[in-house]
Amino acid sequence: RDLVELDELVPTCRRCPRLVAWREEVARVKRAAFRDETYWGRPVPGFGPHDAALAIVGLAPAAHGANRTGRMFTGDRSGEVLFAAMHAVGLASQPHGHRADDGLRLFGTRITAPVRCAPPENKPLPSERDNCRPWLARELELLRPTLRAILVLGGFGWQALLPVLSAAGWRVPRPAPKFGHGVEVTLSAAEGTGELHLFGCYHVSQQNTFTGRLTPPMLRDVLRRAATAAGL
Ligand code: DU
Ligand code: SF4
Repeated sequence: RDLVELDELVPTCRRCPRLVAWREEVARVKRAAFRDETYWGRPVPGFGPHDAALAIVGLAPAAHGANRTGRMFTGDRSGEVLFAAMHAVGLASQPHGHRADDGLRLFGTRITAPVRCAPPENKPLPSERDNCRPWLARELELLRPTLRAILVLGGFGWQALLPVLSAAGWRVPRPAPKFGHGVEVTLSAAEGTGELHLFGCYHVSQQNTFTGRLTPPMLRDVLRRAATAAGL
């Protein structure tokens, strides 16, 4: 199986009854501003090239963002902040991504998430995080030949990712490294492939960006460090 196939399989998943019901309900009711659009309403696959050196791991699709457009971080405020910063540091072809067909290309970077379906209040249950883990594990395994760094947006993604990394063949230090903004951890590979540089960054949610907890310069700084570590 390759990433092309994985990207086709992810949207067919119906493993979490609560999230299946929610993603489809949101897609049916819609937000007034988008009432003429057809919502995606399914699990969202990773976005970006299949030979990425850097992965960005978020939380889960937003109800009216990726759950509407079908592309990670596309169509919501979090994505506006992220794509602007990615463009500023040379990882994206344009500073915004509003629709899946807007021509945005990512350079050497793949954006993905530990939970693929939009959860109520952006809060997946631990059981849903566990259900979804094999999708991220498979994706990272397929990226492994080229993957050199991961930028994790927020503590949820960090907690969800560490078990995946150890299952995928990287040595995660014990005690497990703690999430923090700007934290950098270098993992060695169990065999074969080289080391992996892990970076923590506050999530690009409005809760953080509107309050100034995460500013655009802070985001660009960590993105640049992660891109450099990835050789981009
Ligand atoms: O053939 P390639 O340049 O290695 O890219 C693989 C695959 O990823 C191709 O369909 C283009 C696509 N891609 C990308 O390169 N950048 C993006 O942001 C999204 C998709
Ligand atoms: Fe499947 Fe993940 Fe969606 Fe659950 S959250 S239904 S495991 S894609």
